[in-house]
Amino acid sequence: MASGTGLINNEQMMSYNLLWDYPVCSIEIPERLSTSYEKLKYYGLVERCIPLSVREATEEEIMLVHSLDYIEAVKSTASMNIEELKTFSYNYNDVYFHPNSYLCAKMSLGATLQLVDAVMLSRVRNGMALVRPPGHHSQKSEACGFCVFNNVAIAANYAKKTYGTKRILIVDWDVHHGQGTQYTFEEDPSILYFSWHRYEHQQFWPNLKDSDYDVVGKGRGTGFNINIPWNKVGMGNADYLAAFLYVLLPMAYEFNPELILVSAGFDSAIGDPEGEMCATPECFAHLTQLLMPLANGKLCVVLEGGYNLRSLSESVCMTVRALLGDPVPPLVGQMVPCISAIETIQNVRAVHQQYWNFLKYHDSVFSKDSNTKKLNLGIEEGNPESNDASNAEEKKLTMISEVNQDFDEFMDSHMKKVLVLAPPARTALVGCGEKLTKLDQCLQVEEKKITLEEVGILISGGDCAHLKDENLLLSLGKIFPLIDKITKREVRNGVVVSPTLSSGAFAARYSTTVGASKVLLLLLGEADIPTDVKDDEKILVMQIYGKQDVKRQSNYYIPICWKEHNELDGDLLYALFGFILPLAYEHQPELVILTVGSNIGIQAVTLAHLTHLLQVLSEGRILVISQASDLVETLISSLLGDPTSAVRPFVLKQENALVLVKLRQELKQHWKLLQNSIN
Ligand code: X5A
Ligand code: ZN
Repeated sequence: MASGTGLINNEQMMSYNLLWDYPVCSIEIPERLSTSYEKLKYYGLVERCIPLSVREATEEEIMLVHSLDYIEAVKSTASMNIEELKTFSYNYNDVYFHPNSYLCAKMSLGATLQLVDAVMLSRVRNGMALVRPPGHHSQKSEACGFCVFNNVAIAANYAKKTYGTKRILIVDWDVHHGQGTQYTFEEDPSILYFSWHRYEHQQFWPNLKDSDYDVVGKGRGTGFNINIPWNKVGMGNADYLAAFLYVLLPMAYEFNPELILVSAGFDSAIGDPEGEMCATPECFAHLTQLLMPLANGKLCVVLEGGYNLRSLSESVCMTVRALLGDPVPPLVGQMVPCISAIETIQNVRAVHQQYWNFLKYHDSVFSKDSNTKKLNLGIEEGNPESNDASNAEEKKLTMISEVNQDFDEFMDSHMKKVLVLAPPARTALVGCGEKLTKLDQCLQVEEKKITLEEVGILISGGDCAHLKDENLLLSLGKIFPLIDKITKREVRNGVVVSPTLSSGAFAARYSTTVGASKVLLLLLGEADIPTDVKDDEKILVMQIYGKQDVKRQSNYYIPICWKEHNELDGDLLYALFGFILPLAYEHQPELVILTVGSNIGIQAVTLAHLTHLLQVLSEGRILVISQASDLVETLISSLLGDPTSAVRPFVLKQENALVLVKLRQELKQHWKLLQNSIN
């Protein structure tokens, strides 16, 4: 099993810079690399990574995307004087050349290919390449937008050719549209290309119709190009998260990539002069961690843009932390996507629903133009209070101007707030069998004896009838000490075997009494839940398999009563992205409790994905209570952060999907992150 995170950094790629006055290119400076690397050192992240070496790419490799004529032209810049370089540069759109550009472009690509090799040959599990020049704007015979050779696009063709990789996902979270990458693969169904970008109805560079949401690929590649055009600036954590949960992740799971390449531009982060967006650095840790269960963990992150050095370097560090498996800081603040983002997401889903099963069940029609959106929403001009999403828009704009006043001050205090220390131990076990293969990697916690009186006090006025059950008391004797350890941050997560699932509700109640301000309780299977847990707004309960047609009485106890109960793997992941995670992100739990019944029609591998993905919440603090002891091996492996294999076959049952569509309708007034359409 591959482990470790590769890191590529090389000073040679700092050896070119802008030689004349050319304002549109003045932000692409060598310090982008050194500042990022210094910050990685500062946080002690460099020494935790595996250094990978750089090489120059070969002409043959460059030709996997570019024409020979173009390569020759770029090569000729190495001996040009400033005047010639200027003239040459002005043949293209927003790009500059330097005598070292050709060399650096070959190194930038070579570094990317070295990372792909290391990941594909399992020398590392994942990694990041700090490179320049960036790549995603460059095309077959064209330099563009600071880019010379298209590193990521070439890397994709290289993986196909060298390793026979059949499906590659490219995630382009740079704030600009990687049109070069889109053009390279528009007819290629083996590459799923996802890009979000500042668009503003084509007013933003590179001002292409091709960047709009209705450009979905051509010929056999139809449906494999996903554009998320942001029509407003100020998009933030909730908007990015919504794009991942409602568009990218369901499609990516259905696509089932063997390798993921990230065109990682951090000009989509807060404070960037190009993007003018609001996402904070820890958002990139979330995006990274959400991708890590796919493709067996094979994730290559390659730098593209990012021009606010502070924001860039903090975001790079957050990304590397996630790659290393560190707990990701919670996304704080109001998790409400803005109307403009919801509208874009709705439109993307609408054009793609004919190609992807996981986008099919949706209450959406097109939202045609945002000039008419106020009418669609029935919102009166000048009355933003009437809608939280439009409030969110206003708030962001204020945030941008406040933040720009003293960016470093803002960033200092922000990072102080979000940076979290990982507990000394990762995964704990209480009273599990000695035969487990990963036993030595886990912390052993002592069980203790719990009395009926002690539990009775917890559940004030609740009915304690089932406490007569000896099994329950025994289980709680394991669960409570574990919760103590997690709450005291001595261990990040843990697993317990409990013959009765009722222990989940008691675990949740106990955690709030020992200090957790909010808890998520996700129940897979039948279990009794005392009324005082159901009624407690601190504890968000979601129960899959709730007894047929349990009535939902509150916004905090949500039974998901599915109609079909076999092979629920696809259904569960569909529910996770489209429903469970949005609610959970908005609830912002400090602890997640997952209880898993036996014989619930869900494969162990799917549960591994579930436990991996739930770790994006609550700094990875999760307690898993399993009814079946044969699941423990898989659960531990996932809690320890091991890579997960694919969930196959991946199907979704219409009956079950419709249950969620209905729940969404009922609950989206209360849980704003559930909104993915504006009607
Ligand atoms: C890689 C990248 C941006 C080019 C902007 C030109 N390029 N106006 O972020
Ligand atoms: Zn960019």
